[in-house]
Amino acid sequence: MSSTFTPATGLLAQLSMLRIEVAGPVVHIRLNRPDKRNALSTEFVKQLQTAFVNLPEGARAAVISGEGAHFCAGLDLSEVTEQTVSEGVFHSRMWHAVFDQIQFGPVPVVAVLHGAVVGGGLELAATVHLRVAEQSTFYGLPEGQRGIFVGGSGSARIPRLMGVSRMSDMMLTGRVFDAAEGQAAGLSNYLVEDGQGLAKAVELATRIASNAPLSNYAITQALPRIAEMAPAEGLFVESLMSAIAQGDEAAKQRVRDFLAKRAGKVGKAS
Ligand code: 1HE
Repeated sequence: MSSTFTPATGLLAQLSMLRIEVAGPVVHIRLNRPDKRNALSTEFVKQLQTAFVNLPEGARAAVISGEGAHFCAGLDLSEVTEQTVSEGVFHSRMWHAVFDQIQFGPVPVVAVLHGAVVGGGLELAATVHLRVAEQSTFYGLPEGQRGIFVGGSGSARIPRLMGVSRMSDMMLTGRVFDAAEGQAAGLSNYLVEDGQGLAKAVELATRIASNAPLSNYAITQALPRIAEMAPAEGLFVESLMSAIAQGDEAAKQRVRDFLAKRAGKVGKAS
């Protein structure tokens, strides 16, 4: 992949726990707390929010990855012990707001997974739109063993990828899924060799960024909502979304291009 990434400027350059780089329409947000295995402290989660609220102008897709040997070790456990019950509720709600910002933000997000994708790290991975896992990836939900519960939207998002039964197994027994098991269970979309995840994610993000922006918006905003609706309501919303996307000049041009044989055909390798 020949994309040349350069460091983001302004506010995004000031986020000490993230390293953010930009290559044309693709922004790469790297979790950058490797000494703590990218454990998500409150400050860390807030920096993620700041990043996703302030994506560079012109960003059309994002990649998120983890510095060091692991994607993310989940919640920073050193912050849990002193929390009161009400602080715990507000803390969880803060994660929900930030992760909603990521899922329902302006651009599709692709995660590169490697090493530990654990607890809140798996919740973060489940929030984005596509996951590329390297062979070193392992998935765990040690909340049961730690005496806590998921609080970063995992109970809503992870079962939608792998089902309640598999998630219950991981939480009740501490079962860890390796990369191949995670791929088979639906936790990743792509499984690649170690060291290949970022290139694959950038390739996907670049392809995504070349879609009509309104199509991408419909896919990230309308599709998950329609999937939660009763079919009659969902189909009504689908008809509106489809007409809106189709009515956009970008769509009309793409269809004209296909009919004039200027656009690619559908094929396995494309
Ligand atoms: C941490 C954390 C953390 C590492 N919070 N500090 N998550 C967990 O239960 C996962 C706990 N972590 C681990 O099982 C392991 O650290 C790993 C498998 C991820 C990595 O192992 P390893 O051998 O590479 O690293 P390490 O030696 O265990 O950790 C290096 C340092 O990171 C060490 O600190 P140090 O000061 O002694 O160097 C660890 O204490 C620190 N560290 N993980 C705090 N999670 C919104 S609700 C979500 C609920 C959850 O996420 S529960 C799951 C929490």
